[in-house]
Amino acid sequence: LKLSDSQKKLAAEYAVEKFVKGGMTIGIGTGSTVKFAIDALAGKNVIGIPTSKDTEEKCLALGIKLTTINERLPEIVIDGADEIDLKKRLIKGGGGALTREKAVAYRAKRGLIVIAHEAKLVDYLGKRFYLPVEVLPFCWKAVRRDLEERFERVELRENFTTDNGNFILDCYGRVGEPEKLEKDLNQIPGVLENGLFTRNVAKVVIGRESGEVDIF
Ligand code: A5P
Repeated sequence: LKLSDSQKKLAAEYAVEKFVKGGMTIGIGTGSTVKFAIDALAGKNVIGIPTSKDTEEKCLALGIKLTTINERLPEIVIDGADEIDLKKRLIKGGGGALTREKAVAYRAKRGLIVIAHEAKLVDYLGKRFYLPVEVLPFCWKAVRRDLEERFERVELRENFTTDNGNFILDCYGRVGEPEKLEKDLNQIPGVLENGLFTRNVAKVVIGRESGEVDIF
């Protein structure tokens, strides 16, 4: 394993051990860190709510029972993030699954458990990563013009369609007020959702290079 992978695995396995009990309904996020959590969940008697087709396939391959957010609410959600600030606010959507991820995470009864390696921690959002925004293909160029008023640069994610059949615009620049921006962006007609997660984050579990785990 690469060093970053062993940190991801450490955080994922720690979170599953600490927060998951048999019989629970768990929202399951998307991405390379969550992959390690799915492996760890396979042995537990849980019911999963997958947040992407990719996660659904991985769960089915390991025999994890599944349901949907329409049938029941998860106790907790386990998911990765692209950036995490010290107030537990996140940028997500590097894998393009942000809309389904937020639809599940914000409904978790006891909140979202974020798993990540140390490099994801930042002192402000937008420092290293761009902010993904899911948009209707019908009006994507019009939405891009609206977003260009707020960001330094906005790029269409090339050759990419979300599980919902939409496009992603990646927005570069510092995020000043995450709570406000999260709401404001969703007021732009044609925006489905944005990758800012400012609510319902219960815990952040960080795998450190030293081999230790930090929780805050
Ligand atoms: C998926 O759309 C994202 O929100 C992921 O949770 C995020 O990109 C983290 O992915 P990695 O665990 O692969 O870094």
